[in-house]
Amino acid sequence: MTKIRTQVGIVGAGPAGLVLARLLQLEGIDSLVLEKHSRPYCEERIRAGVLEHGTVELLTGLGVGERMHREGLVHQGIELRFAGRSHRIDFQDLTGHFITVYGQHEVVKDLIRARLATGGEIRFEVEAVSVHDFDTSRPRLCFHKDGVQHEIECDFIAGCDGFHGVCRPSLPPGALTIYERTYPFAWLGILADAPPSSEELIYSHHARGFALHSMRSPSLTRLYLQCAPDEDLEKWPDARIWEELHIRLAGGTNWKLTEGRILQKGVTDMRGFVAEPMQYGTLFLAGDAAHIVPPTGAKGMNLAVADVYVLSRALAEFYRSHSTEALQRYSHTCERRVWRAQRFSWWMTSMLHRHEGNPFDERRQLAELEYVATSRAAAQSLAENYVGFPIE
Ligand code: RFL
Ligand code: PHB
Repeated sequence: MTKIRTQVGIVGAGPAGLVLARLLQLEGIDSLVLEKHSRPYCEERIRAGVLEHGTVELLTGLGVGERMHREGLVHQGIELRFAGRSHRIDFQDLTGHFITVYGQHEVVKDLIRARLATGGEIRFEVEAVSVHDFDTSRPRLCFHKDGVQHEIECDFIAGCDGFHGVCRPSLPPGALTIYERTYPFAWLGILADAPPSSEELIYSHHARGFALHSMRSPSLTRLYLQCAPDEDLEKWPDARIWEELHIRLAGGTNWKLTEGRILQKGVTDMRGFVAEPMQYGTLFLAGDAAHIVPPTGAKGMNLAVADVYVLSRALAEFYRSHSTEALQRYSHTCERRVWRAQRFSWWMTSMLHRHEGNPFDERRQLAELEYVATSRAAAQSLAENYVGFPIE
């Protein structure tokens, strides 16, 4: 067995773990990142695409924004489609801010490259990660790599290992309060080798279900269809997906959906989930390890980044002054933002998806969309939540 010593042991090389490692590095705090998947897997996993302006500023400040500024697509607004019509929500006019469309896997690539180039460590393809003694000031992380057992002794553990990670389930029973809501639908998502059919994202409410037009680059379109949580992809040959997208995204003047070869297909379930508090002793949870939002508000990755920013400030204060005050406030500080995003994501999801059942609710839903499309106050509320609040 080998023994390693670091200040902060980070589990997970997703946006949360990698941004945290970078923030700590710039504070002169030593950390080690453990990741169960390979580097190519982490760099190619297609997930989120929308960066809030605060996330863009943070990544720029971390010195990893160069390619994002070059290749990311700046969007000044989004389109809402319903009842065959299109309405633009103008972020720039309503908030003075904008969003950037740049794939999460590109952010991950930039962060991995920056970390390795500056001598930081990421151990990929580690097995059987386990966390120990986090009720003391000397927590430990254990893992296997190439048949050898390793142990890391640290001051703190950051559980950045996503919703299905090991950190959250390692807490003693009763330590966490779990709040959860599952939604009775999912998203069938595709990545298509086709130029986007619109310059902006289109969120469409349709009697056959919600659809979203997004993108990854000037030549790659990302599209989603509301489907059943147990949807069988076998029943969705490419032609059926395109046919359904044409129907659900119809509307707007002279708008036409451009088709292309489908490069990836997948079903994503939708849930709201919060585990509180996001700390137990010297173990801190961040990002999807602590909370999940339905993707309709495009908040998941942005929340992960905001969490680790707060955590890095608190750890920096600890190493500067030995004060644990900010560390103790960590969970509370993050929870305010998490619940605000949870509310917004729930509201966008409820407003845009098709719900089985009561015709009363269908009419109420249309009235809500009409309100957002015609009232500056309502549109501004959507816009300020979508572009994101400043990171505390
Ligand atoms: P991640 O990205 O899941 O990273 C966790 C990492 O931990 C590793 N891991 C382990 N490593 C070692 N040992 C273990 N036992 C481990 N268990 C897990 C994993 O391999 C992984 O590398 O969590 P993180 O860093 O908290 O980041 C969260 C975001 O990934 C997530 O919130 C977003 O992708 C959500 N999301 C969106 N967020 C946005 O901000 N804007 C969007 O537009 C947006 N769209 C989306 C989304 C998520 C989607 N899916 C697929 C769920 C669209 C979709 C379809
Ligand atoms: C995406 O591009 O993957 C995307 C965009 C907006 C969302 C969710 C996902 O709300």
